[in-house]
Formats: sequence, structure tokens, C-alpha cells
Amino acid sequence: MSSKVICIVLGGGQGSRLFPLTATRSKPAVPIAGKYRLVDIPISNCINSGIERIYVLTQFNSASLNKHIKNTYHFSVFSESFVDILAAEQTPHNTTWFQGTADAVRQSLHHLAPHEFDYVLILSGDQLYQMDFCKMIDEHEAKGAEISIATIPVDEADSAGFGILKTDENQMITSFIEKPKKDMLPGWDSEVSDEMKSQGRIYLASMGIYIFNRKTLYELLEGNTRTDFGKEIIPQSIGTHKILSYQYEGYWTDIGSIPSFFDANLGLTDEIPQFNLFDKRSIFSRARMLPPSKLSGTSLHNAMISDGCIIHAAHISRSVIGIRTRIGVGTTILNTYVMGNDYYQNLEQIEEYKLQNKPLMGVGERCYINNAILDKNCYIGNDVKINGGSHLEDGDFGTYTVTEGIIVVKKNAVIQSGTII
Ligand code: ADQ
Ligand code: ADP
Repeated sequence: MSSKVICIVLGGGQGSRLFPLTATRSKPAVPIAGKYRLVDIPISNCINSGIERIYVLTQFNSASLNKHIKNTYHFSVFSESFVDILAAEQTPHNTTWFQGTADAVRQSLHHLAPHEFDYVLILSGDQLYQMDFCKMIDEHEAKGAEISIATIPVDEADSAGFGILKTDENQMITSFIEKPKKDMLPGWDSEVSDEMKSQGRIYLASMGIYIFNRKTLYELLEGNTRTDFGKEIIPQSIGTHKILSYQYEGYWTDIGSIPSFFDANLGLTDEIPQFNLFDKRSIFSRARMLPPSKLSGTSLHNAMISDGCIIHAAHISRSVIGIRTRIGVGTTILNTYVMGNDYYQNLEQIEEYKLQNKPLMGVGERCYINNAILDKNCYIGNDVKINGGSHLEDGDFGTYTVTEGIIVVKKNAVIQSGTII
């Protein structure tokens, strides 16, 4: 695969649906599952499929994304493999941000030009799934397609968020409609397996995962100003190009909004999670030399604890605890993703903070935290209650936001002892 395919990961526009997690970092750098970053998912899927030439397109390039990529993906100097970030850049021909997904790829074509490749694999940067792209490429070749789209059956409620399509008996796409309204759906159902049918998943949705033949991609993007794959390029190529639907029925979820990001993270703590981190196909991330986690007096139920934590909590349930997290005595953490810390406070700093009555980095003593995401490096005092739920109104409240009942405490936030949210 490595000599035939180049991959482009669409790392995100402004990432506004993930605010405040994207307030100071680009979307691909958002931490997930306690020790990974969003971008590790598509990159790992590529590497596990033997695709090792990868560009990550992002609207802004925070130092943390650079550092993460540089410290994580090391290839032999004798190979042609690379993971490179392409941030929206000003050139004599382009003076603007990426205007959409197709425009982002168009503005990056000159970086692809010097390479040898037959196919471009285009991936979204905000999806959680494990997929072998070799099978998709094999089918693309076998069916003589010019474009292939990975597709998945969805139900009526989900169909509004996706491109919905229909195929002929050879799985070639015959019609495509981007994010249809409910009243447009009649007639758009497809032949799906009995298992999918029993779940009401009768509409075939685009997963936003595309393979383009090299020539086809250049033809479609050059000499025009079409900005988006889902809204323009794909629907306008029906009838003019051979577009294959590569149907997938495994676990796949969009993690581009706070509720879906929250559910995907907490879902990892299930007895048998739908997304399997404990698989021989690794999800790669930065190898950090952290000590094992130390726990004392904590009862744990469906908890994932990352490396380097010091935990004295009373109870942790259905929660993901990120690297270097410190949690004080008597604290209860339920249904929460704690992202962890970038560094440790040393013992002198801890003494000094205690003398000044300042909250320590991490979560203090006797706190109650439920339905929340704590971004990195939070300082949560003692006796703090953070209780998310539908009783709260959505909004931005300075140190935290509320989205559909989920409280997101912002990076570096200081929440004084005794605070009740
Ligand atoms: P959406 O996900 O709504 O639908 P879009 O917002 O264009 O489409 O995002 C696709 C991917 O590109 C995301 O990972 C996003 O972060 C990234 N992206 C968006 N704008 C970008 C930019 N300017 N620069 C870099 N990256 C950018 C698409 C398809 C649907 C399909 C769903 C599946 O249009 O047809 O059903 O994906 O999730
Ligand atoms: P984010 O995860 O929010 O994208 P970054 O990756 O940019 O953040 O920042 C994390 C890095 O910052 C860590 O690797 C850590 O080394 C460094 N860092 C930040 N603040 C400090 C500090 N006060 N002392 C030591 N290191 C720090």
C-alpha cells in the first residue's frame, strides 16, 4: 500500500463544536482516552493499513500538535514515510483560510505533487473507529472505481447529520444528498443486512472517508472554486464518475461535538467497549516515560486510569482519568473524563500553595464530580461540587461551559474550594 497511497487527514476547521476544548489547541491535538490525541486515531488506522505517507491539514497549528506529531511518529531515515502537518498558509495564490474540506485539499495539492502515488485517501480527523483501508483500496481497484466512499447504515434520526446515498446492484452510487431534512428521506432507504434493519439503520450514510484516483482528484479540484466534498464535489460527480460505496458495519462514531466526544470517551469504560483499545492493532501515541499510577483507598468501577496518576479518591465510576492526574482523599468522580496534567507540581510548590490556600493542580479533597469533562491542568479546590445534568442551562460561564448538560471545565481553570456548579 505504501507506494500507492497518500493520506490526507482533514484535521478540522475552527473546531467550534468542540469549544472550549479547541480554545487554545487545534482540533487534532484534543486529548482523548486519557493518553491519546484525536489525530492518533486516523493516523493509527493508516499505519495499521501500511499507509505511511500522511498529511494532517489543520486550520491553525498550535505548538502542541507539532510537538505531539514530532515526538510520536518516528520512521526510519531510509524510508519515505512521514506524518506532516499542513496548516492553512498564505501563498501568492491563496491569501485566505481553508474555505472547506475540498478547498483545504486543493490548497495542499502542491505538497502532494512531487510524490509518487495512485490514490489519495481522505479521512476526517474527528471519528473513532478501526478500519483496514487495504480492503477498501482492494475493492476500489477491483471494481474499477474513480472515487470510493466508505458508507455505514444509519437510522432516521442520525441521517440528518450525514450525506445519504443510494447505490445500484454493483454498489456504485447513483444518488447523494448532503444532510437531508426528514421530509426528504422517503425513497432514500437502502438494502442493508437484517441486523442493521432490526436497528432501524436503513439509510446508507457517507463516513466522510474517500479514496480518489490521482487524476480524478486533480480534475475535480483544479480550475474551479468548489469548497466542499459533501455539498459539492461528491453530489456533482454522480453520473460523471464511477463512485463506489464501500459498506462498513463495524463501530464508527463522529466525535466532533462535546456530547459525542463525551459519550465516546466514557463508552471506553464499558464492560466490552465498542471501540477496542485492547487490540493487537495498536492505537499509537506519544511514548512518555511516566511512572505507574498509585492508588490508595479508592473503589473503582468501570474506570480507565492512565499512567502517572496519584489517586486517593473514595470512588471513581464510569470515568476516564488522564495522565498525571492527582485526586484528593474522599472525592467521588462519576461519569467524567479527566484529561490529566502536563506536568507535576513538586512538593515545595504543593506546600506553598497549601500555605496560601490555593487549590492544587488536579482535583482536591471531598469533591463530587459528575457528568463533566475536566480539561488539562485544572486546579480544583476542596469540597467542590460539579454536577452536570439536564437541570443546567447551556452557556459559557468563564471557567467552564455547559453543553447539553455536560460541564466542561476549561484548561488551566482554577475552581476555588467550596464552589458549587
Ligand atoms: P461533516 O463532518 O459535517 O460531513 P465537514 O464539517 O466538512 O463535514 O468536516 C469533515 C472533516 O473535515 C472533519 O474532520 C472536519 O474537522 C474537517 N474539516 C472541515 N473543514 C476543514 C478545513 N477548512 N480544513 C481542514 N479540515 C476541515 C462530512 C461529509 C458528510 C459525511 C460526514 C461523515 O460532508 O457527507 O456524512 O462527513 O462524518
Ligand atoms: P495541550 O495538551 O493543551 O495541547 P500542550 O501540549 O501545548 O497542551 O502543552 C503540554 C506541554 O506543555 C507539556 O508537554 C508540558 O511539558 C508543557 N508545560 C506546560 N506548562 C508547563 C509548566 N508549567 N511546567 C512544565 N511544563 C509545562
